[in-house]
Amino acid sequence: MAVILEEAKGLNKELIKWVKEVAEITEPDEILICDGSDEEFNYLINILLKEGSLIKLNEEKYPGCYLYRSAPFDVARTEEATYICTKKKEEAGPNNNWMEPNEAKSKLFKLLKGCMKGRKMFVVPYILGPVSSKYSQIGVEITDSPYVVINLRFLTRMGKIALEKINETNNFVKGIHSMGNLDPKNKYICHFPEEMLIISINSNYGGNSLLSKKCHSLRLASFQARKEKWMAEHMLVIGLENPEGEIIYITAAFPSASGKTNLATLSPSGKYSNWKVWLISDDIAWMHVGNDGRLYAINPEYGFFGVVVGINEKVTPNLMKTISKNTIFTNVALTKDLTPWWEGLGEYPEELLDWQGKPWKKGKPAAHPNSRFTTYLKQYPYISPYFEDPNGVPVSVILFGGRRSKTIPLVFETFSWEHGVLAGAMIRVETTAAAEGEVGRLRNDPMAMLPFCGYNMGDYFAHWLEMGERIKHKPRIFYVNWFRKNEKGKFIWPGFNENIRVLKWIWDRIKGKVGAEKTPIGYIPRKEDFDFEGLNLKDEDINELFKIDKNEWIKEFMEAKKFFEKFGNRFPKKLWDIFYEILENLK
Ligand code: GTP
Ligand code: SPV
Ligand code: MN
Repeated sequence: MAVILEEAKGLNKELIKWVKEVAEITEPDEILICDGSDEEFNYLINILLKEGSLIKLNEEKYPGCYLYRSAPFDVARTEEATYICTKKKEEAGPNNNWMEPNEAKSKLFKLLKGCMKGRKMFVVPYILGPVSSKYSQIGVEITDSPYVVINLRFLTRMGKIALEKINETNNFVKGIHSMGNLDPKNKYICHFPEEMLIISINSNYGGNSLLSKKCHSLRLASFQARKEKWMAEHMLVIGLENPEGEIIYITAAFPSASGKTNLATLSPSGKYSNWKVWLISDDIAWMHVGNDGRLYAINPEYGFFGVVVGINEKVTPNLMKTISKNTIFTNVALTKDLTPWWEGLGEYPEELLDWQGKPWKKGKPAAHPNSRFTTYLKQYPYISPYFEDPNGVPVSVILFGGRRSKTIPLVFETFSWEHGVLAGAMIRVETTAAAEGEVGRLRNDPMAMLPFCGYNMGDYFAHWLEMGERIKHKPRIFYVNWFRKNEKGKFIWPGFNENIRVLKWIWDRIKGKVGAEKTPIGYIPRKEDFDFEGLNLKDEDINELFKIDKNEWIKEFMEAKKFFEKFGNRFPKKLWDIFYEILENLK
């Protein structure tokens, strides 16, 4: 059970000093050091149940599950309120909001002054990555939100185990979070990568408040990774096993709410039921070059914080099983049976409370489009036996992708690592409900990292090229798009479990079993090599899926050019060379 600071024994001195400093500013009633025990979890759950923001779900149908309802305006990441506070503005780059560190701190400390009065302060130590891995990192999040603490318990290795580690290293990332008064006008998520510090105030939403996740694992880690020559990426990691028991490891960078969790939990069925997809990560990968010259990936996280909408028994049976116990649902709808409900689960039940707890009205979403589930990765039936391997898994394939209703074919293979880097840098996608703002607007989102790269993206592209020089056995880079639509506005590709067919073609390419058709933008499958059997796709659908319209692509290049030019001299010349070479070929 969490103990008050005064009674905590054997705590790291640096940690105590920092906690006291933060407490002096924020003035909590009590300071609790979290140990991650079941008793502590129940204590936190009870606080939220009493407060009325949490509801216990039907214990028979959803054992150990809860529904949390957030403030109605605090439901997604807030990119406008997210800042990188480096000493020099150029370090943050045109891809980030920037504030001078001292200016940011004076603004933030004013907002933090007395913000925990009448509340408890929780000190949450956590480990990112397998406990025994030399690539793992330690962080401590100070928060006044019991919701944050219970989420961190699923998402990280938290509590006692992390406190022990801190004493070994004396080195940890510091995170300060307060719900404050949830004032949207004074919401800030500020990163100080030069000090390994994060301060977040006035939001309780996942990506804004669970500081281990996007703030530490991606923004601070990417900044550090560039200096130390490794990679922190917004990528899933899976093992793909063929019927003969051979496995290759694949990572995929798709933007928020664009299919990472779903691909990471693909359940091969029908004629592919003798293939397996092993889950290592559904959101974030940390990758290092191994002694053998291959690129190795670990998952810094311990749990899912996944999109709920679309999950069901039929298409995503294993994911459905995973979230049927020990899960916190945020902003889903509620049936009169006290079971959670969301769009995609099936028919609307007769009586339903929407995500805000009001009677659901026909024509309105019942669950929030960015409603989320939190649970342990280990609860997934096909969690990889290498999930906790301290060295990680060797990556053979990197996929880029995102939501594009036009232009981008179902799959293409890039010509080289450098061309792959250009293709990743050129990603433009439709925005989703994972971040505040308009949904469905096309924007540049290189490597699915636009909201998460903790430094100037010009340098980030150069870092990718440099990593390519360091990796002797480079992963092959492919681009996929499950979201192309026909003229009626319907998805052409069935997606989900059928995506295994694209993975199978990629497998065959890696193993040298199939050729491909060379186009100006990359290699696409020859129809005879790609398995369409049983999908009932018309020839015109298949043609549309693989169509490369030169004019559309030239436009794509022009849009990329505008974006790349923002980075001035920091944009690598080598990428411009490939860019113009391909553009010439398109013309
Ligand atoms: P973050 O957690 O925000 O980083 O998102 P993610 O990339 O993990 O996205 P996720 O897998 O949760 O998918 C988001 C939405 O896309 C869900 O509503 C899915 O149902 C839908 N989706 C996923 N895969 C496919 C697919 O192959 N085809 C179609 N049409 N939709 C998909
Ligand atoms: C994303 O938005 O990419 C997420 C959810 O994975 S959040 O943790 O809110 O960032
Ligand atoms: Mn994500």
